[in-house]
Amino acid sequence: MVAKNQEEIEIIKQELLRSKLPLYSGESSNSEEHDTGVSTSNDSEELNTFRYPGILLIGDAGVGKSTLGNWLLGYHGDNGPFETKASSDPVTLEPQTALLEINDRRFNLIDTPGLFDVKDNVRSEVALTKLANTINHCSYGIQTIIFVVKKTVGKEIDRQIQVIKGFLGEKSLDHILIAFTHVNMDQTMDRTLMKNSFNHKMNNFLNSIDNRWIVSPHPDLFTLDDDIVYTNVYEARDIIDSFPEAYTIDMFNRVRRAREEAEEAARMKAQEERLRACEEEIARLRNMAGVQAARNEAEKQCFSLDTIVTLEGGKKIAMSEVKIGDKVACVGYNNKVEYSEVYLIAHVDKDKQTEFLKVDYTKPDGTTGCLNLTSEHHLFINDSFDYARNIRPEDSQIQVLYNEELIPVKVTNVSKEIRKGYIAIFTRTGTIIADNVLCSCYSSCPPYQNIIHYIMAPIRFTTLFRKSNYYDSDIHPYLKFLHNNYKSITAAFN
Ligand SMILES: Nc1nc2c(ncn2[C@@H]2O[C@H](COP(=O)(O)OP(=O)(O)OP(=O)(O)O)[C@@H](O)[C@H]2O)c(=O)[nH]1
Ligand SMILES: [Mg+2]
Repeated sequence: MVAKNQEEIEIIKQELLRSKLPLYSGESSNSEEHDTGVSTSNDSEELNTFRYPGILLIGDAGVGKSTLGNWLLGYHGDNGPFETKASSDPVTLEPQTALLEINDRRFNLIDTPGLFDVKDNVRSEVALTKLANTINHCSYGIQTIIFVVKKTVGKEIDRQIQVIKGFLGEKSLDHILIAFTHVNMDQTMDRTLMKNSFNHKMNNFLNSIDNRWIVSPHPDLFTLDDDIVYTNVYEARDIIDSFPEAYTIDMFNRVRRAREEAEEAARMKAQEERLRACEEEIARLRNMAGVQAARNEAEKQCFSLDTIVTLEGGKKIAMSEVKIGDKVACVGYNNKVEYSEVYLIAHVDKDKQTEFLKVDYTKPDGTTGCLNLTSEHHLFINDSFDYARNIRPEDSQIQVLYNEELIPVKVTNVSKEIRKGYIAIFTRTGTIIADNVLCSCYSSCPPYQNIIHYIMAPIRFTTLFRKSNYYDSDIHPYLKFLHNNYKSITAAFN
């Protein structure tokens, strides 16, 4: 922009003053508004009456948009058709329009409510929606977007430009004119001085928009008699007139659609992520519940139904066929193989899917064998009774019946296997040879064979006189009682 010489300024001034009314009266699109020259556009029907390309005044609240509008209309900044006020509350609440004529072309100059309220998202959204409505009624397009900023805007301008680009599209920058307000007298009077005050970033940005910027005169420092007011207004008019084509509703709506699609996609993605998180949480809880249920079950279960036991006389039968009173192979108090009476079937279930540990071993003659029992069940490992879960293949030795004698044999493998049903039988010695392996009849609580056996004394005693006919998938009530008490006691010490 080249500074005007005095002669040119005089010409402009005379022209503007002479034509002030027809040019700047803000000939309203609404005939009832002629006295103020401004049409308030809170009614969308009224906005439909835009008959010329629009010139949008946009920017932060209170930045001086209406003041610049008045200057452009040929009035003093603080005394024109657009209301201006020094107020902490927004003054222009609805878009307002007045007519502006430049070089015989008419435009709707549109003053808008403040944008970018960082403290109030809702207000900012409302302002953007109103702006969108206004733009959508500019059927002749938008000749210029005048972006009004305080000279001291600083870094905030980056954010504001991002909002404008996001809302109006990258292309809107080709139609933008920056108007600085709150500029001191010297910098208002001298464009070079003003330019030199810009930092690197601002210079770059202004270069990117072909240096389309003006200074809006401070209404307290300048009057209509000041030449600089006319010079600046002329510059603004010149720039407005120079845009070869208008920013169109179509451009805006393309951006809007793209933005809405992006927002919708982001919403869908967030929704999917929330759903996935919920599903994961449900799966986690289910898994936890499953693990807990399996643990609870494991506490109750013992041997696989088809575990082989040897009856007195040598007959081998599945544990599921054992009856109360049968004598089965076990280890007696003298550590010798003997036959002991089965006095209790602690629990049995023929259907329940149960997880067992399959313990594989190889006998000295090279033949293999295996035992299926639940992980909390006790058996003789190395030199004492221990949980089955503590078996370490190649490391743990179990006691295997071989040629009528128990001999130590290494475990070759331990794996998990799901089988149908389970059974636990108690012998009077508290031990049992199951699948040829020396096991305890007991499980779950710490593997102190003698103590558990001692605790079982009452039920062993009573069944001497009255045979147990207990046969249930739930564990025998006496064992449940012991187990629950054991649990409460250990919980109290944890
Ligand atoms: N210091 C200074 N004050 C200004 C300038 N321009 C406007 N003002 C004052 O700032 C106050 C607000 O100006 P407006 O034009 O009403 O601001 P606005 O952007 O339209 O405000 P809203 O309609 O509330 O968004 C008024 O008192 C103006 O006199 C300027 O360049 N410098
Ligand atoms: Mg205003």
